[in-house]
Amino acid sequence: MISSTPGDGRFADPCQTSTALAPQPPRLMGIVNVTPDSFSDGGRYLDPASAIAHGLRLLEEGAAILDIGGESTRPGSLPVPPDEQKRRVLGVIRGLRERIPPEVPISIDTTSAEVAQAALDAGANWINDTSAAIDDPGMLPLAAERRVQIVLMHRQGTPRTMQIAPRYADVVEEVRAHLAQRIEAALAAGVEPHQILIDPGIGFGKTLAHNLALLANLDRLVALGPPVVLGTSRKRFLGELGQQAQPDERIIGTCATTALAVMQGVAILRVHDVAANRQALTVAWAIAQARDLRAATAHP
Ligand code: HH2
Repeated sequence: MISSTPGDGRFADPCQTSTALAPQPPRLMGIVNVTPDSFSDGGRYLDPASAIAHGLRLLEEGAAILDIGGESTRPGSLPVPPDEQKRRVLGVIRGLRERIPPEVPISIDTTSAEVAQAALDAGANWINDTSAAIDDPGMLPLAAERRVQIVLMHRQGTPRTMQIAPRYADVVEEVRAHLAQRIEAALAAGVEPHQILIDPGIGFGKTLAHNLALLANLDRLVALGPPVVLGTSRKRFLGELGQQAQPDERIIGTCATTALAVMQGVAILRVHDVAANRQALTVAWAIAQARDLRAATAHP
C-alpha cells in the first residue's frame, strides 16, 4: 500500500516536488529520437551530429532534461534489438555529455536493461522505461545499483498491438493502481523513493476517451507521491480532436495539455517543441501559484 502523500517528501526528486506551492516550477523534458521511424520526427536525427545539435537546441530553448531514444514505440512498431538501440544512441549520449554540465539529466528511453546500462556508462543518468520495468527484470536492480532516477510508465499491451482494442472498466483507477503496484515493486528492488517518477502513458493502449479521462484526473496520480511525468506531445488523440492529420500541426493542442497538467501538479512534461511548451508552462505555473497563494492565505 502506498501510504505517503505528495506533501510528505518521501518521493521528492531533490530538484523538484509536485506539491502545491512547490518552490520549483515544473520542468520540460526535450525529446531526441535517434530513430528512422518515430511517429513525428523519424529519420530527422539519425545522424549523431544532428541529434546532438538538436539536443543542445532543446536545452537552449528551456529543456531541463533530455530524453534520448533509439526505438520507436509508436502503435504497430516492433522491438529494436539492444545492439541496434545502442548503435543509435551511445555516440549521441557521449557527445551531449561532453558538451553539457554533469547535473543536467540525460535520460535513456528504453525497456532494455542492457541498453540502459550502456547508456548510463556513456553519460546518461536517468532511465525512462515505457513498460514500467516489466519487460526486462534487470531494469529495477540496475536503477537500484546505479542510484539513478527511473520513470515508470503505464502501458496496456505492447506497442505492436496496444491500439487494436484497449479496454478498461475504469481507466483512471486501473492506471493509478498499476503505477502504485510498480512503485512498490521498485521499492522492493531497492530503488529509493526519491529516484521514482511515474507516467500515465498517454496513447499507450488507450483510446481518445481513455486519454481524456486520464488528463482530466492527473491530480489522482499526483496524489500517489512520486513526481508525475506526462507525454502528450504531438500525439494522435490531439489530431483526432482538432482534425490535424500531421504531428507537427498539433503543437498548440500539446500546449493546452501542458497548461492543464501544470494546474494539476504534474512535475515534468516530455515534449518535442520546447519553446512553445515553455510559454504554456510559464503562464500556467504563474496561475497555479496565484491559486495556491490565495488558498494558503484565505480566511476560514
Ligand atoms: N511517449 C513516447 C515515448 N516515450 N516516455 C514516457 N515516459 N512517456 C511518454 O508518453 C512517452 C515516452 C512516444 O513518443 P515519441 O518518442 O515522440 O515517439 P516514438 O515512440 O515513435 O519514437
